[in-house]
Amino acid sequence: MITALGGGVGAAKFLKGISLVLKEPLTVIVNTGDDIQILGLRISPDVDTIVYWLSGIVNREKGWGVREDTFHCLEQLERFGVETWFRLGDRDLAIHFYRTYLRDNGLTPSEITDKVSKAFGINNIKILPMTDDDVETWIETDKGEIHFQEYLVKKEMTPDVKGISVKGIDKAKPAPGVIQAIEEARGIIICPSNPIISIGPILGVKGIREALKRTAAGIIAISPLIGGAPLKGPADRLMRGLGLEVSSAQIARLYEDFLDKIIIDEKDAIEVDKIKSMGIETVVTDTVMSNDEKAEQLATRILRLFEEMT
Ligand code: FO1
Repeated sequence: MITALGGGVGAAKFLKGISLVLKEPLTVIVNTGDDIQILGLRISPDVDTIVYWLSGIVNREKGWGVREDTFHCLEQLERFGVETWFRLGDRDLAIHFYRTYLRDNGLTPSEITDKVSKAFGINNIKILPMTDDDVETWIETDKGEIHFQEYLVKKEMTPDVKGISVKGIDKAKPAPGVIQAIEEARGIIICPSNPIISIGPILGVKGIREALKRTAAGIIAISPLIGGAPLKGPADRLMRGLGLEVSSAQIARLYEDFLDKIIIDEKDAIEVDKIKSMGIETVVTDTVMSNDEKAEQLATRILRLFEEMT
């Protein structure tokens, strides 16, 4: 079994690629720190983005949401003067209604994710939220503390980042199957996701980091940086805001206590020696997943590395 940790568009693209080549079970442990309550609905963007990519209905241009979706419901809501900066499409709304309805009936996020995955025909990949407890990532900015989605979408990443807090993480327990997926995997992949707000919250859930340190599985991360910057999203702003260098070497350092290898892009080849000095092997390749074929190639490369490690 292969296990992957991730969240966001980079992870979802990679998982689409690996789903096309993998011949064994795959479990994905997904960040839920991006979750938010909007108009009474519970939104779990990282879970939904992976579901949409794997089922093939994603809006590939945006990287999230449903292809050819419309926004009639939001347009109607604008009449009432409610905030509609978080663009929930008409088709996308169905998943949020369903999740909220099931939560109100006592189902856990992992039970809901299982039902959603099956409804979208995702049977070969087990999607596990990192925890069944509610957590939310908030960003401390020069203009006060705001939810991560407000920072990313409403404020378009403009406020200066002073710090990050993942509310509820101290009490969050791993969802059923998470620790087992780490312990029993033959290979673990840290997806090309934001190390601070996508992978960081997963590592913050009690017992996950320790499980990664003790597992016999080889662990390979894919750096989300290309030429020292993310293709999309706030990884550089958040790293800088926390006083961290924006580099793949810094990402390797964040995972140093459990990581065996890191894949970095050709544009960052200069970082190889720095990473080597941490005892982490570096593989340099083209990591830009501009289409499914390129995501497949990256996945195939990683699966071969696991073969070499056993
Ligand atoms: N991202 C945006 O940039 N703008 C949006 O209005 C937006 C809406 C949205 C709705 C549902 C959903 O599942 C994701 C959505 N995203 C939107 C993406 C989301 O903010 C980010 O991709 C992730 O949270 C980052 O990991």
